Amino acid sequence: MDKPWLLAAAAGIILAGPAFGHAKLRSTVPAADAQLQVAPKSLTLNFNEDALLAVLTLTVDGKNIPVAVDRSAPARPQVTVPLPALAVGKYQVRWSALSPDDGHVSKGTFSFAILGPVTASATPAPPAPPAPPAAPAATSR
Ligand SMILES: [Cu+2]
Repeated sequence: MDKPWLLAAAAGIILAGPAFGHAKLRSTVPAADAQLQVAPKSLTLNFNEDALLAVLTLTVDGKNIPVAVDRSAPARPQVTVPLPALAVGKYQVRWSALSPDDGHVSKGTFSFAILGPVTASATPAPPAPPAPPAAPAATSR
């Protein structure tokens, strides 16, 4: 490359970018693609910096589940939203958050599944009784 300084400058810009504070989602509870036995009572988003949760929608089979987002809450890196009682299903979470530092909005989606509790009927059936001895042939020679 005949202009190595250009490459270095570009790399510097890329590396400097995150320092200006887009709230990046680090992890969630439940985690993305989690398969849960028990419905979660709340949803937590862990950001890399203070964030204000602006939108959080929860859908299952295209149906919207109302979730109360406290938009008056102070900015903080960990945002927890209480959830209503959730049925078994695959849930899609769509969120958007504002970084008070620079006013930038970041957003994303992830999903998790509630498989339901392991019920008694789901436990393995007892082993089948041994097969009865072969019946004598109905006809004799
Ligand atoms: Cu930003």
